Amino acid sequence: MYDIDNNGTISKAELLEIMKAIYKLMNPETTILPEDESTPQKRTDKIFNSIDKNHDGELTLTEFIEGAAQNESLIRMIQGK
Ligand SMILES: [Ca+2]
Ligand SMILES: [Ca+2]
Repeated sequence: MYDIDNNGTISKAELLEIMKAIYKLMNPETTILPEDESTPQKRTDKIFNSIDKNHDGELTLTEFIEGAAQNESLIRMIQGK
């Protein structure tokens, strides 16, 4: 569902688009974000740094699932919370 061009991996650009959409839905009055997640770009970089295990700039489904399993904030993001 996050694979916009349907090539089997999630690129940084694709994740950034998702993140922008999520940030648009957030209410800035009630959502307090840490400094390193204050923009969609920062959060995308942070997620890639933590779950792109082979650092090729693409997330495979395996990397995404394994990363999500270890990353509570990513799980919340996927669940839309
Ligand atoms: Ca893709
Ligand atoms: Ca990768």
